[in-house]
Amino acid sequence: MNEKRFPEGFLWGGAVAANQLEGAWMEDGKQPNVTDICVGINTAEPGLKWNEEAHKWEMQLDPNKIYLSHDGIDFYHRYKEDLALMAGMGFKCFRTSIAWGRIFPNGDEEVPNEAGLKFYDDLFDEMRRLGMEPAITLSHYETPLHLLTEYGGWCSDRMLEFWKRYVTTVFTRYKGKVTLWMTFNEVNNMYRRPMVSAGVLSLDPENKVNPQVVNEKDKWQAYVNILVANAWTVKIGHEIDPANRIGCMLSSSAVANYPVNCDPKNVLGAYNLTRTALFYMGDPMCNGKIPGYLKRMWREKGIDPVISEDGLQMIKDYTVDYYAFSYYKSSAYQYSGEAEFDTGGIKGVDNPYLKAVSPKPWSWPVDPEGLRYVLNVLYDRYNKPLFIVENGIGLDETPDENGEIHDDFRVQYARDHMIQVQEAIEDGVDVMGYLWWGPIDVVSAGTGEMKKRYGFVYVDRFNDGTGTLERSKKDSYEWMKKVCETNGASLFE
Ligand code: BGP
Repeated sequence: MNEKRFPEGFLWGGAVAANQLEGAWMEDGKQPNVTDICVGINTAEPGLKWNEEAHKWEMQLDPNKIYLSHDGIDFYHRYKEDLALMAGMGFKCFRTSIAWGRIFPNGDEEVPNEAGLKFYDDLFDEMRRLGMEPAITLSHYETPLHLLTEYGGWCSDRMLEFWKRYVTTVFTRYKGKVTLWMTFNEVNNMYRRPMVSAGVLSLDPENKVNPQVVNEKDKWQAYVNILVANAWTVKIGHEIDPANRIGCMLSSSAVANYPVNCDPKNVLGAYNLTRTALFYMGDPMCNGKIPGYLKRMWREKGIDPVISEDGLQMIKDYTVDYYAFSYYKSSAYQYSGEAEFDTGGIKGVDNPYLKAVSPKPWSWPVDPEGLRYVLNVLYDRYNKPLFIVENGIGLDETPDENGEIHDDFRVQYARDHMIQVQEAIEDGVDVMGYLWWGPIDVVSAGTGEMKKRYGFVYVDRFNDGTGTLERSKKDSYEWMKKVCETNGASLFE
């Protein structure tokens, strides 16, 4: 009999990020990080759309704007209640990040902030007490702002020293409590959002006006510096605790960037876009060398980032232990026309073969088989264990008259994707686990809003900053509980 199953010890759970839910943005010594100035909505303009247009990055805080991430969902003070809700679903694993700025508020101090260290001590203890393995991202769009304004962030060679001090501090402090680590969340998105994704800022007047525009030279210097830092993280992590497993974390929807037809221009164009959006980062982190297609692009643009022989050797010697990634949707590629992007990945043209699209205004195409495809391609390319650390769907939801939310669309999305994970496991892919993005409603990374909700748990907080912050379970909560408790068997009932 061919019984569908997931491996023993499969890590079911959910993922969040400090900057999107903790709040307490200036508490206990913390100083602003890059996202603290990024999420601004102008209340002075009624009717303003909650979209990328409204989600501006400015170097100064504007008193007329609401920065929802400053209070998040107040996880900093309510984490016990929230972790209990997660454990109530039978989660085996919970992913969050350490806000670098809680540990080194400006990033360049020599001595860490004890209050910040203590917060994560308590948080990780509580996770373990509840039976959830912590999976911890070292940097999830959370570079301390001071490092950008003072040094230009990762285009500066000073960053490696600050980063090494930070990771050495947290690896040492949380030894035995955390063994699953990820380096830089979705850092491959630096090709389109360098300031937030990679913590890099061009220090010239023009870019202070629009800090999202980072010049090409600075961007690629930051890229090589980050690759070296990634390698150092693996080395330091293993030296401090051989039980540590250090993964990269890359936004990987771009693997499923299908050519719209068999015109070779579309086939090669789609592949090249996947390379420049994703593989350019995964290839060196997993295979140990900077790929030739990237060097060609540098040659053609006259860019020559500085990297020492030692740096190249580090990249070669210290590749990651596993590949963690997000997958939200696929895209269809047509070579004519500029590619567009959002947090889910490449936007592309309509794919008539997909059966569903998420409700407006986000309208993300739903492609569960795309996840099986991504898993297979990544495994064939890197031969490393794969960890799905983000998959989910954002919906605009309001409780009904009984205070309930019937999120059937979310359940369908989750079930269909999980079934494809099991297919990939049957294909021979080594999958460590599946973490749902946003098991509790948090502030959106892409648009800075509360309205785009991913949770199994609803949080009463709204775009205008009002709300009681009360938590309640959506229908999907009980459904997910069954999945975790049966190790996925309930998906096939
Ligand atoms: C990923 C990020 C997350 C998360 C998610 C959903 O890119 O790693 O931080 O927010 O996307 O995106 P959004 O919040 O824009 O819908």
